[in-house]
Amino acid sequence: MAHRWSAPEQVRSAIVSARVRMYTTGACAFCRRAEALLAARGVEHLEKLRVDLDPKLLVEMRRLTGRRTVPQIFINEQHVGGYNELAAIDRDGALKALLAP
Ligand SMILES: N[C@@H](CCC(=O)N[C@@H](CS)C(=O)NCC(=O)O)C(=O)O
Repeated sequence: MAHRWSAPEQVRSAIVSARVRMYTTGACAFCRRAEALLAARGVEHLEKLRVDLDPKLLVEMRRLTGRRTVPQIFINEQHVGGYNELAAIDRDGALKALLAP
């Protein structure tokens, strides 16, 4: 029989410690989808950088990524791309590896 505390331990092990940050805006459907996918993969602390509120963050996002659309997602300082790219690496298994401690 499983130990009575095994379920909470499994939940804890699914929580991701990778640093995940996302350049985002307040009204962005792709950003919401990205956030939901990251949450579903165990990302509890998503650092959101609101480029619509701070023009310096928009300049920074463009400089770092060469892109102008949001979201732009970084995992442990590695640029993943936007929502479509995040969903693609989720499908092929690479997201799990990136998020692994
Ligand atoms: N293929 C991109 C699409 C992202 C996208 O179109 N984002 C919109 C906001 S939801 C945007 O930044 N629009 C501004 C623009 O196209 O300049 C992705 O998957 O992230």
